[in-house]
Amino acid sequence: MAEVEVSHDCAVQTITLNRPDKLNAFTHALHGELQAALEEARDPAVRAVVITGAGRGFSAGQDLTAFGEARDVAAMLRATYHVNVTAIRSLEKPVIAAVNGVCAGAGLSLACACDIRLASDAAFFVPGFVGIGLIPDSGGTYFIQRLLGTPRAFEWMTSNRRLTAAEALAWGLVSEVVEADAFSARVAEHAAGLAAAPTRAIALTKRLYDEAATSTLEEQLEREAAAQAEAAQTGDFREGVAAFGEKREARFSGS
Ligand code: T3D
Repeated sequence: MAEVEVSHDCAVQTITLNRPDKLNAFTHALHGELQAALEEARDPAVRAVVITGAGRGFSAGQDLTAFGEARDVAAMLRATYHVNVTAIRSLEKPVIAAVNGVCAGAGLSLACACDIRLASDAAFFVPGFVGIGLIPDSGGTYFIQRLLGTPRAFEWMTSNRRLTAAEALAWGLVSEVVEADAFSARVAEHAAGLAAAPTRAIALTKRLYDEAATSTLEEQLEREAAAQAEAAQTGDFREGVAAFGEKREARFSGS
């Protein structure tokens, strides 16, 4: 059975982590299949991506049964988690983490590397790392600090406290919590909306926010000017302005 399943619905690609018996904990095989799925998502026909989990988990992080004394941990991280986290950030389209259930350790880092997090009310969030004497890797110190701020991120990641979906919403870790029964329909609706949006402008916006984290205001204003010049060349910009003039809904094609 594949450890990652990929499906398409119009311009939405859904990537499902698929080791439900182990709460979709990461193995080497799962990493490889996720990498291939993210590569496939680069196809221009794909205009929004959803990452979710099979069963009652999103992901419980690294498969703890795969730990070994002699492993080169840093090399493993570079070859697996780093590749997939950077693939998500460099994907020129929005990536939704549809957090259907348990989200822990590097699974939490992966969710936080995505552009948007929607949570089922069955989901809960556990740092995990400190529980086994590790630091938050796979972007855990980077994304969670940006989402929550250093004091809250530090307190949470060092306490290993289980956060409910409602608490995650209150903290701004997720943007929406949906009843479990309605979750997949709401995710599909959100993803379809993004897939029908002006893809190039969204990709440029994603890149600009990533760059803003380390830019001065002057640098960022210049980046915005260059990106806007690019957006203004797109068919979607022409369509948006035409639709406004004609008092109708815009039909963006991603071109
Ligand atoms: O060297 C390196 O690899 C460095 C990289 C590290 C990256 C990391 O992600 S470190 C953090 C790893 N993750 C964890 O420490 C979380 C471990 N899991 C848990 O603490 C709990 O399972 C949860 C809080 C996530 C969920 O608890 P609960 O009670 O809802 O479920 P459960 O009964 O504990 O788990 C269900 C099954 O999944 C169970 O299997 P079984 O007994 O039914 O056959 C459990 O063993 C398995 N499972 C859960 N998490 C993992 C796992 N199996 C392997 N690895 C896991 N991480």
